[in-house]
Amino acid sequence: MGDPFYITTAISYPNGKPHIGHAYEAIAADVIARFQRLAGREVRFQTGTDEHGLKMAQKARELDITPRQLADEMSQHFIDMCDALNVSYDVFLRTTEDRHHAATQELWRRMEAAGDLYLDRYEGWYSVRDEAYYDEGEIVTGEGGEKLSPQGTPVEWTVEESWFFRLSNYAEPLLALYRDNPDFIQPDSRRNEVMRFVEGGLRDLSVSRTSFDWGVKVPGSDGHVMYVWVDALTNYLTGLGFPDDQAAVDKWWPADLHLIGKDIVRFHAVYWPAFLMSAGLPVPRQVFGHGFLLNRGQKESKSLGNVTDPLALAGQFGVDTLRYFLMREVAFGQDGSYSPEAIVTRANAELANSFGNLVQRVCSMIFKNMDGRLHTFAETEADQELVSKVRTACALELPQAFRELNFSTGIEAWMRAVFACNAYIDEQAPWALKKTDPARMDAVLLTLFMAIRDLTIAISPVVPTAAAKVLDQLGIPAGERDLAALGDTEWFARRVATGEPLGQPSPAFPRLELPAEDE
Ligand code: ME8
Repeated sequence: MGDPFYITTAISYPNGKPHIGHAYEAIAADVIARFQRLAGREVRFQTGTDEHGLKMAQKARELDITPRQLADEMSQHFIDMCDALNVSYDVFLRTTEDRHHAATQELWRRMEAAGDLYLDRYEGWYSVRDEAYYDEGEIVTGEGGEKLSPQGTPVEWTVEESWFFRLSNYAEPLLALYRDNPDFIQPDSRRNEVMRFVEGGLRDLSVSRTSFDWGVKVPGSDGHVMYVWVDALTNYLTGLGFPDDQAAVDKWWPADLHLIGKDIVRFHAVYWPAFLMSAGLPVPRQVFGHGFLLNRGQKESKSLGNVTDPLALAGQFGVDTLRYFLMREVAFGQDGSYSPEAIVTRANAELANSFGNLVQRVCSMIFKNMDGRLHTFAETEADQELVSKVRTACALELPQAFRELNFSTGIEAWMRAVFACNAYIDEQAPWALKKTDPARMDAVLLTLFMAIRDLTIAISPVVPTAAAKVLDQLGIPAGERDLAALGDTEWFARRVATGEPLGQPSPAFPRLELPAEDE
């Protein structure tokens, strides 16, 4: 097994069903997890639900059920979403689990032992929607004169006794962390925002609540539950078995990547490393704040009536298609937009017409014209050139871009290699060689067979089901479907030696029709 790679998504608030933003984050994390496995890393992938806090308590009250019932019902929808979207998580963590309460209390004790927690009174502007206090200077006035957070959510003046975390002591250590590790916060735009925020000085953070009890109890302080973000962030340690399973913590911690949305970078890049430093634990290697996904350029909201169920979208267009579209269309880190037309156009042009058609044409011709029989052959310069172009895209360019989370750039390099195959097939015209030079026809088709195998392995993290189907059709063994296999020059000879003929292929990337407009 290769080096460990620990990746997490944010844990979602299960106060409603998952939306397209949740699906986007889960898919992106899954592509990274699958890619790192392809690259030989031993991956641990964690996701889950963030079930405490006022937001959950209020929603449950609205529905006249307990927060526990709400969490039980809704978290199942998030599990179902991950399963339906082929998200290969290892751990789905729910913060209401007993072990999570124990882990969070242990982190608290360590911060307390470090002298970083003290009891005081809190007065300030609190937004339930963001589960966050805001400074006076950050508050804006809405059209109707109401007070709003900088995110535009309503805030209330709140007074309570509260435990505080000495965040003010951590501004310098945090700035040193950002300076010494330019990749700690990515993309750079997010890094700059956080640095400006911390350079402005940090105030101590209120980390307990007495006004409600739906949370993790503060050890030794009756009536106090922890601020939901203290418990939420600790999920990344709980899932490893912290504090009991020291071996697992040593193996996987610090996390290689916390993948989150841009709205919660401050919590992950300021509060979380400060808590960890206080508790004497290493900080994560990277926090990446992806952009928001917009519906035809607009944020989805219940009031606009444009909320998309991600599973309906996957059902309509196919899971692999949705995954491909999201990773291809949006420059990762920036906001992106989707619409049924954009999904259909992209999927048809690239997956169905360019790649799918190439696979289908070549496999059918090998099946029909060569009885599916593979054999070794003498390559011409043109064949070698194509194989090497495809190899460069699949083994170098795409992996390099994916390591940097530049998915669209990586897929573009892959697409250029697909186009090169299509140009080669047109130039070589194997259909015309059938009568005139059948040996040359074989060489052309077998060259393409080799190229298709490489292209399919490289794109497999994005479209895992279709890729597995193609690799099965090609007869590529399960143990030879990773990046290391792309550098293996003996594979084709081994494949030929199996004597296994290629069967009649069936399309892995169907053409999509745009759905008729609903009346
Ligand atoms: O923030 N596009 O939970 P959450 C892309 N519980 N991503 C989006 C999005 C959109 N339109 N809307 C939301 C929370 N997200 C906390 C996290 S972590 C210790 C606690 C992203 O359910 C959002 O940025 O509101 C976040 O990363 C994730 O979805 C869950 O959001």
